[in-house]
Amino acid sequence: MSKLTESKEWKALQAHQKDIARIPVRKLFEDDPQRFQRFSCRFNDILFDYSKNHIDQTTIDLLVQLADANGLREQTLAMYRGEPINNTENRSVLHIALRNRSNRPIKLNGKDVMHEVNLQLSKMQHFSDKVRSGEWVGYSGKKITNVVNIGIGGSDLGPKMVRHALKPYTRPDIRCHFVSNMDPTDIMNTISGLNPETTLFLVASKSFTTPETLTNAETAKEWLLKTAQDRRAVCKHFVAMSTNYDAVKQFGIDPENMFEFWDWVGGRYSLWSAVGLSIAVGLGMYRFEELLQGAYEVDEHFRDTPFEQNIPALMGLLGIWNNNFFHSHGHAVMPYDQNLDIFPRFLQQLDMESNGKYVDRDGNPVDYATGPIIWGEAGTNGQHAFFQLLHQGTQLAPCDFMVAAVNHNEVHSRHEKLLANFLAQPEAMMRGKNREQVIEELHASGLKNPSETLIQSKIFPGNRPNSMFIYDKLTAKTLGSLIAFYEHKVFTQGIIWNINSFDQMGVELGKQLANAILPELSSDNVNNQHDSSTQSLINEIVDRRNTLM
Ligand code: G6Q
Repeated sequence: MSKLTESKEWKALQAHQKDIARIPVRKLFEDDPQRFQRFSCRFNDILFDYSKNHIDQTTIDLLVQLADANGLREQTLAMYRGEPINNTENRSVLHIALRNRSNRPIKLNGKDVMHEVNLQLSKMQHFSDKVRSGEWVGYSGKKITNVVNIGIGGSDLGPKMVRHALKPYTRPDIRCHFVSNMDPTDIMNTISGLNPETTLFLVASKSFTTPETLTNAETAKEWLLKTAQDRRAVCKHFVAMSTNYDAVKQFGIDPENMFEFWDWVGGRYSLWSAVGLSIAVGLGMYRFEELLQGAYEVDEHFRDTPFEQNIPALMGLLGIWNNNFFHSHGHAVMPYDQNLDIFPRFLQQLDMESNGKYVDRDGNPVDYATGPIIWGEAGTNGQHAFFQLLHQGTQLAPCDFMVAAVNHNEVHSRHEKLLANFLAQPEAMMRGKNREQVIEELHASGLKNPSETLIQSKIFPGNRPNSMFIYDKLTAKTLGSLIAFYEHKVFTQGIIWNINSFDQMGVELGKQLANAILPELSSDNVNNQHDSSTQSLINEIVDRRNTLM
């Protein structure tokens, strides 16, 4: 047994779960008129309501004890101080420095990192202003109308999600595209409608060795040079965001056009760095700074607020309650906000790459569940797809719902219809519908003798946990705060589960095998190291390509 599951705090939660599981959440609401006030918090314009989780005050008290006993506060301070909490890679984790709007010094090996951070921010300001004003021109003197971010994973999902979420603030005359996939269709679909003379490529890669990104960047370079016919055009149409100066230079990008970040910025936490250049170009640097400000204020809140009112800490603790004590499967994120439709995918990486680990920080296999499977869908679309399982399935999956009080597109009363759905689904999940209600409804609809099968199929068990966020309008600042809530939620859980949330060793094996297989697809180079399935599939693909091409 691990120290965690043996601890008195864990055991107290297990015992408490048995008691509270007997009381329907609906009853907890009936018994406590203050339940909403008790289990909700406000942060700037954001309201976080977690009262529909299967909890009472004892649950929160015990979860806070669990956080205290596992050093959540001390570990948070260690991260903020720049200690190398990414222990397998011996690295600091300092995305909070990227949005440290106070400019308070953050020292790493005796050097204040804020100096370099501010230098890159002003370089981003300068560059994005030039592109937006039309001062930066392509090789033939025309201004830039299309920006293509080439990157993958952390160098793609964050900026793509933010650009998409803040669409109402973008300039229509500078369109932004994101290319990530190794599938050549991705880049070909993107560039086929563009003019090389007016297209700018932002190559985002922390390592500058990622095959997908380098392959796509090479394709983009060939495409440009086919028209430009002059290698000097590259410096007008390519910039890089990376930590790898030599590789950027070797690719042919002018080091003057390189934006730096550092090994203490994890890929999935990098949108706040130069990796967010596409955000600054599309929205203007002042909006990028608003995004940073939203996150910065959450960083302060997370560091200083008691856990009982600390939104990211509560999110993390509730996730642990549902995951480890109610044995839920997965966690759904449902933004009732079309512009946030990529947000669940972004969170998928943030959460699953961070906390999808089976060994603890000392390398021992854990005996408790760690990160859940994250998925989600924007607006009411999910209701017509997978909500059936959420309401009546045998797997328990907690959900986060989020909505703006005011839509960027207030068309007649359409937003009210969206809001009604946003409010109804969590209520239905929590309350459910019992046998008496079903029979009453069937009678009212004129069905006097409904079959038992029909009655049973219409019963909703209820007690499906969910949390809700309401904000005024999706602005850059609010979005910055929402993202930071989730980042610190993931951190909270990683600390309690005693795992390293900041490496991603699990993505390595597939890469190694792909490198070994690649030569076998284009030659008779049989490796014979594969299982019979993989070997037969290699043969099948080679045969088919030889016949078809
Ligand atoms: C994120 C991961 C991963 C990474 C990509 C791209 O935390 O490390 O998603 O961002 O593999 O890596 P590069 O930025 O080095 O190309």
